[in-house]
Amino acid sequence: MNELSYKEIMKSIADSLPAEVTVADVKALLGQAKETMSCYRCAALEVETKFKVLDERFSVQNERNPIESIKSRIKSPESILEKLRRKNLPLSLASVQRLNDIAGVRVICSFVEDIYMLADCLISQDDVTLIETRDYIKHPKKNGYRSLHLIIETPIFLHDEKRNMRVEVQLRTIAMETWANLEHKLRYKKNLDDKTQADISEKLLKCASICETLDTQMQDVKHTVDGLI
Ligand code: 0O2
Repeated sequence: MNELSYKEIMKSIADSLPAEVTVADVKALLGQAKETMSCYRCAALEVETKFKVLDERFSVQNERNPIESIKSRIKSPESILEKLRRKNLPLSLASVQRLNDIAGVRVICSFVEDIYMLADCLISQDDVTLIETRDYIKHPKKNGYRSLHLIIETPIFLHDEKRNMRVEVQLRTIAMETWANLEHKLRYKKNLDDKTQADISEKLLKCASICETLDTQMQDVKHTVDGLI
């Protein structure tokens, strides 16, 4: 059984629970928790800025930018509901705050080695505490998903207090991002028979392998070019 199908099974079990909690309930809860949600947005901004600073300094020293782009997001009510159900948590602000990925920052890097360099720079900052690392580059998911995930805690400074916030950081190359975006779109196609589903999974796995080869070869080219300078 691959990890995606495990997640889907868990989701379908969760979906079969009485649907007393709806997306509208989650939206209502988040509406009442504006202050907390604003703190998550501030935390994502802080982490984004940390990466922008690292990118700027690296570019001065190395004449290239290791970061292609940065995106941040606050987890959607639909995704929060899915995760609360999967984790069998009741709908409450305390449950939402137990999720590590309410604030998420995604950093798209030029080369695989930039991912590890940036991750090391981030977690060595003295206001960053590493809570968890999931290295899906060294250990890809069985469906082919690759990225480096870090759960970190970092403070935000409000007018009257300092608050430690959790943020999920995903670091990936352009190839990893392309694969993940397309896989995400294709995953939700419904009413497929088992054979078609298996065929799609196999093709996606092959595409993931092509992306991995692309990353390795682009890095080899970079090493060759670096050697010429
Ligand atoms: P969204 O829209 O970002 O909220 P956990 O319960 O924390 O143990 P979780 O949250 O599944 O498990 O953690 P994991 O495996 O580290 O993955 C979290 C996020 O990574 C996902 O967020 C996706 O953004 C991305 N991701 C993980 N696996 C896959 C995959 O197989 N394909 C794609 N395209 N993305 C993946 P959410 O919560 O799904 O969504």
